[in-house]
Amino acid sequence: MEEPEKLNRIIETRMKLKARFEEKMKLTPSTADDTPKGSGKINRHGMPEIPIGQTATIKWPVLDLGYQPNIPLERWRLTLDGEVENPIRMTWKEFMAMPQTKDTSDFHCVTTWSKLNMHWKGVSLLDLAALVQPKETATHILCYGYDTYTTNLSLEEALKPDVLLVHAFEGQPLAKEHGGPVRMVTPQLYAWKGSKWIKRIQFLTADKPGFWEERGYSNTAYPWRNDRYSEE
Ligand SMILES: Nc1nc2c(c(=O)[nH]1)N[C@H]1C(S)=C(S)[C@@H](COP(=O)(O)O)O[C@H]1N2
Ligand SMILES: [Mo]
Repeated sequence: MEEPEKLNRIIETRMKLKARFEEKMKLTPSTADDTPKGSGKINRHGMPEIPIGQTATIKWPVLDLGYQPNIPLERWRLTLDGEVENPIRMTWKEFMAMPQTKDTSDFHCVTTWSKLNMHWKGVSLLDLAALVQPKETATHILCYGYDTYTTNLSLEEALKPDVLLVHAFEGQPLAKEHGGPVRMVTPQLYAWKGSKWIKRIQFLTADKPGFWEERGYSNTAYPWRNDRYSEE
């Protein structure tokens, strides 16, 4: 497909996706919660800056499964598939040719540290979804990392404008220990919902728990309600 044609399709489908998920997005905890629990000044989403049970850190700790995959850019691929009209396997060049988004957001790890005001650059999941066009039946995604990690999200969370696949942090290429070349960030949910070394995003017709969700962590992962563990 020609580039201008591709961009038009992204813009058009992005508007349709926004309209389709608008009502559901309003009902997500991070939008609907009128008494969020936390401390500090109010953040960019109208939430207290430090969610309940969190402490702000300057350092950026590293959390992984004990293995940090090394993915040279020429071998890097990103697959978007499953319940979509146009599945794709992108090269690095194709990924970098997507519309680029810069955002400042916060990072809340369930192990109680929060790192505030992180400056990211990358591609929004909304734009990637607009490119592959989720079918009407698509409701969730499962994200896969090159290290075998998985994590799941509902589309009303995943398509929020600050959910990005980032390749740069503070103006520098994202370091390997933090998930470079490309990781996902989910600023309104605990950070385990953002896969480092992201490799594949599968669109699904039903929810499917990922690595930590299968091991007792909350499926919804909403920081301002201390929503760390699943009820069962
Ligand atoms: N692929 C992959 N993604 C992952 C993880 C992981 O082990 N593998 N850990 C998660 C957890 S628990 C957190 S808090 C953040 C940590 O990101 P950081 O190491 O850059 O701080 O990545 C999340 N994404
Ligand atoms: Mo975490």
